[in-house]
Amino acid sequence: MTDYLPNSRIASTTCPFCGVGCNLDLHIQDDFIYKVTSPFTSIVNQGNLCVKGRFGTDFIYNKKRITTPLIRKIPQRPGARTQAFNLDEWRPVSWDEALEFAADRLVEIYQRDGGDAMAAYSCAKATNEDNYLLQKLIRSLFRTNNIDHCTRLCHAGSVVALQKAIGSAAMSNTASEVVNSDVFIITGSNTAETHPIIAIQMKNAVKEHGAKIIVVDPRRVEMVNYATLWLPEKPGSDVAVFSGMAHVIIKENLYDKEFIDERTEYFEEFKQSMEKFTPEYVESVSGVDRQLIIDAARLFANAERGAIYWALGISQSTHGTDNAHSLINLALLTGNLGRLGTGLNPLRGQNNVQGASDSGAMPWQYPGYQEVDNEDVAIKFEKAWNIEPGGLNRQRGLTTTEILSHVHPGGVRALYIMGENPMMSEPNLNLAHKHMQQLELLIAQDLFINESGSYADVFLPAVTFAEKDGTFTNTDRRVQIVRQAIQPRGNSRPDWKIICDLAQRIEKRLKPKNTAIWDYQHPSEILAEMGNLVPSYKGVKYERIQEIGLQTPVLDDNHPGTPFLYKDSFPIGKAKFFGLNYYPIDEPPNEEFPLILNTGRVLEHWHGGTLTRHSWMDDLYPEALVEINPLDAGWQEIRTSDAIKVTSRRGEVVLRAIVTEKTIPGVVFIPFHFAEAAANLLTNDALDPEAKIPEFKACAVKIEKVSLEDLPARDNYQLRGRY
Ligand SMILES: Nc1nc2c(c(=O)[nH]1)N[C@H]1C(S)=C(S)[C@@H](COP(=O)(O)OP(=O)(O)OC[C@H]3O[C@@H](n4cnc5c(=O)[nH]c(N)nc54)[C@H](O)[C@@H]3O)O[C@H]1N2
Ligand SMILES: Nc1nc2c(c(=O)[nH]1)N[C@H]1C(S)=C(S)[C@@H](COP(=O)(O)OP(=O)(O)OC[C@H]3O[C@@H](n4cnc5c(=O)[nH]c(N)nc54)[C@H](O)[C@@H]3O)O[C@H]1N2
Ligand code: SF4
Ligand SMILES: [Mo]
Repeated sequence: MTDYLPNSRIASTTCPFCGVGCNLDLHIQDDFIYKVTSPFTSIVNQGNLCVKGRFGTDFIYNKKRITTPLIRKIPQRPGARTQAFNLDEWRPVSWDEALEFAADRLVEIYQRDGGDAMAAYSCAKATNEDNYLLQKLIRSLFRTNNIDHCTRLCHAGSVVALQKAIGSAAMSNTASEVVNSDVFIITGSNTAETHPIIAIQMKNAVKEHGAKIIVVDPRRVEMVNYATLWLPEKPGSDVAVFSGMAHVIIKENLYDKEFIDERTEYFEEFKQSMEKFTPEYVESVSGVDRQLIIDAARLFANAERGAIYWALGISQSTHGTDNAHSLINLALLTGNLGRLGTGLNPLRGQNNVQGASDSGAMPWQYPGYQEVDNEDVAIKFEKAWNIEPGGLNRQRGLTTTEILSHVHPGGVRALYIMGENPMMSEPNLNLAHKHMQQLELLIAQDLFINESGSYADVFLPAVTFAEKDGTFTNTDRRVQIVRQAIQPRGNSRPDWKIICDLAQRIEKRLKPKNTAIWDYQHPSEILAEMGNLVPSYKGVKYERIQEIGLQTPVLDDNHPGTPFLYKDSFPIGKAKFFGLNYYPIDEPPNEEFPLILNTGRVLEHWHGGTLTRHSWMDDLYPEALVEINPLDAGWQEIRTSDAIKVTSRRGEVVLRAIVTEKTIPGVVFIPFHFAEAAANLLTNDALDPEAKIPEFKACAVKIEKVSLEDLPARDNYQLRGRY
């Protein structure tokens, strides 16, 4: 295609930011992307883009991007490992030298300490093919399942509950089906800022189709403006609120008896466990008016097509699995599954977090959620990867959160980070820093030296989404094409190529009897290999997704894909109700720390800020702000723009206040994008016992007004020296 500028062209690809997966047209002249648009025909986003997709991809050309392999000048020792952000602390090297160095050190540690000493963080921003290959490398060469990715910090609670109750963790329906819903619940999701294009569809559902929304969230998020009911609960009280709704539905006989009889089990046990959740009790623990619970229950139960959309307010909790069960129970109780405009819809966050999970960047599962401790599965992968019988490890690996806490002599010694930033995204960063320092080897493969890569021994420069081919799988399971639009900057290389090259060098040193395939010419070959091992990807072929993506499961080459799941059955046969109890948050407020800290996102920024703070987005939203309710601000005469010190039991940050009713009294909110005021210095690393997800959304803090001079310098946003 051509554009109106001379010598310009357009490359169609998929947005690298969020799980909506909008289609992008990159307008290019002389290898420079000067404009981003989207075709009106795009099936996911109908030509709409949010500010990040339209204006935020200029990080590609940022001067701070690393495009040459680097090795640290001063060798790092465990315990004394330091951060290096300045290029003069690194030595530019050839790819050959960087990869030989990485292979030598990895093999040395593996041969001395075995597979348990090795671990990798995979990347939900990279393609399916990149993720498939990294897990293949870790499993087949180092014989360990210690590989995970940011899903653990994200929807782990939802995934565990959905797997147990239904047998599959993906969104059951397509987001754009929301216009077919009569009533839908949005809970723990700031949809308008985090999945903006789905939010547009939700707004349309209200404005043009008369749908009604129930928002359950401690923050007055934008979608409250479109809602019929808003239940402003205390953080961490979801089990109570949603079980309270279930209680009312059962008491008033509003449940779907036929659906329950035919398609579910354990209803009686569940019914009994809901007895205690009277509206009075729920009001006392959640702070939500009892009448609102009753109204919400009636509204949802009476819907012909009711859907539930949720995100991190549900899963990032020490009882995230229970929270998700409370939503699943509600959908089963009202028979809202298996039909258009209904469903259980966990909105997935990263552009390719669904795909990274599907591709097996998971410590308990091979690609396609096939369990590592299942003998038949292990045999299948041994055959496919040409590994001797019994060669693959049958033990579950460590999760993202466990990998860092296992860094010590006798534990994890070598960590390979492909495109993650634990030193911004893990809870309790002071503790994470101590673990990180203990590593014997750290390999970073990224676009920039971020707060984590700064600890590395060797840095492998990857290309961006615009410089490589591959596929991303979006939140509604749609596998879409990623097209190389421009030449790689400098010497940077696609992740899949770096992994193949490294794997071959490791294999040469380990000299296994059988060798796996590592000489792929194009990502389409990797996708085909994955399709042979993962039934739901069998029919996803590169040729088929050139124009429009396919929604998994795609069972064969003629299968049209699956817009909504569970029409006739669930993967585990009958869906299961789970009885529940309400437990409060791990760290409730007290006299010394009287407020609860809620953390999350703003529209313009992305996680640790590595991409958006190296883009124009940083000019749109240049500094961290803490949201404080006027009632809490009043006590200390805090006004918008004052400098505030926020302190928890684990750390402190200084940032400006914004006094607003967007947050409810007793709760302050800080976005976690800003290294100079990193919210995760404060957060609690207590985990959900099943899903191992941290309680990012609630810890006890105090606030105090300080001098404006205490504010961190605007451009000094790297964490240097802040521990
Ligand atoms: N602009 C932008 N968009 C993004 C991202 C980004 O970094 N920036 N990241 C992407 C990723 S990876 C993800 S996972 C998604 C996350 O998407 P969201 O989950 O929508 O993002 P958060 O800002 O974390 O918002 C969580 C919501 O949960 C609410 N909450 C807090 N505590 C509770 C509670 O106890 N119960 C309930 N019910 N709600 C609670 C918060 O008030 C907030 O409104 O966003 C994706 N989209
Ligand atoms: N307090 C608090 N903490 C949180 C959360 C919260 O709500 N509150 N949310 C959690 C959630 S949901 C998530 S998903 C995590 C996110 O945590 P992370 O995944 O650690 O965060 P990102 O900043 O997205 O890191 C992505 C990195 O990948 C790099 N990158 C981008 N594209 C590519 C590529 O193609 N190849 C390679 N090799 N690198 C690439 C980027 O430069 C960046 O450094 O944070 C979690 N942490
Ligand atoms: S909504 Fe998500 S996928 Fe769409 S343009 Fe924005 S960040 Fe990209
Ligand atoms: Mo996420």
